[in-house]
Amino acid sequence: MTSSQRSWSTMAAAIGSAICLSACGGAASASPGATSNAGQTLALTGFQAFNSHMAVNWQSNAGTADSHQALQGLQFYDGGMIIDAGDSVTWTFRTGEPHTVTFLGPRPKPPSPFDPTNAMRFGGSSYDGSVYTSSGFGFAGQTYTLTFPKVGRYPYLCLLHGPGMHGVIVVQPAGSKYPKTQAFYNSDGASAAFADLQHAYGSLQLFPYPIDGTHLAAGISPAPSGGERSAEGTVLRFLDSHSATMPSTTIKVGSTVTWTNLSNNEVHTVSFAAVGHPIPPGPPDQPPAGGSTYDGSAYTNSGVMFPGASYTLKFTKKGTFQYVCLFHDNVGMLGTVVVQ
Ligand SMILES: [Cu+2]
Repeated sequence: MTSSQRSWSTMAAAIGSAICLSACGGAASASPGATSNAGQTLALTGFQAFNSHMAVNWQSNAGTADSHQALQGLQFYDGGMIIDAGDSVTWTFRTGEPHTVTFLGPRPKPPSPFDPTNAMRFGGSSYDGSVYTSSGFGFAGQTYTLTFPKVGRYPYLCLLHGPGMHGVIVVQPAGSKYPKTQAFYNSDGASAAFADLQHAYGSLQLFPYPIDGTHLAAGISPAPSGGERSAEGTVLRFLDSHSATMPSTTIKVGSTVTWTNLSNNEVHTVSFAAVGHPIPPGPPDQPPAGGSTYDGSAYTNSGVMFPGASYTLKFTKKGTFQYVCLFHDNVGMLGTVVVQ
């Protein structure tokens, strides 16, 4: 696998299309074994010796999305787990949008979201706070499991969506009574996932420009783009209205179209291939390409559009031109400009 974000997108498309996703987040994930183990252990409170012999595998979730992948929740959905030393946690990645489960260990801060090493796995199968440990990019249906041998409080984050997307695993001494069951974490996670998808859906109503006009949104989120980065939800679509359907914008030759990133928690691009050619692979930070005009002859890219950023392109030839977000084309973030 190359370091190109584009090849990850392609891989995600292959994985994402094979797997049915749902908005139910946590509830769908628990393996029967984990639930019954946790339940059993709780039922045996007082039999501490027995408990200490039984390592429990707990289930968490990274991200959530609706079945179209348009609405995304950018959190770990488990309600905050308290486990015993020797137990393990398995995260299931739920979305075509990749996430990571990353424990920084001795590192004071995470690498940049565009660091190509973010895609890679680091560390072993257990975490005790001493070594940088990361799942690498996880896509829908993949899982990542870590065992926690040592008592402590272990915060973690997603390298692509942190610091908003973060969680914590609290590890008690082996044999301690569990304060919550897997069923609680499932239910809390599912409620939070549902709420985030509802907030993302609600944010469609915030689309501020004339409907079907030439000023589009490149993504939108419940909180405004000027505010603090939020984890609560986001829409991975180009929008020309209050709907998440793929926009088609019809203009006259010589006119311009403008896109603004109205999310506060995602980066996007507006990227046109040369007609008849694929978009060339590039580094993870997708540098700008082409100029401020497009006639179908050359790859033209906005570069990374951070929250609040705008991009305007003038169209100088007739034609029907498709464009994509290089980070989210695999989840259907596409649009068309028809130049007449
Ligand atoms: Cu995007």
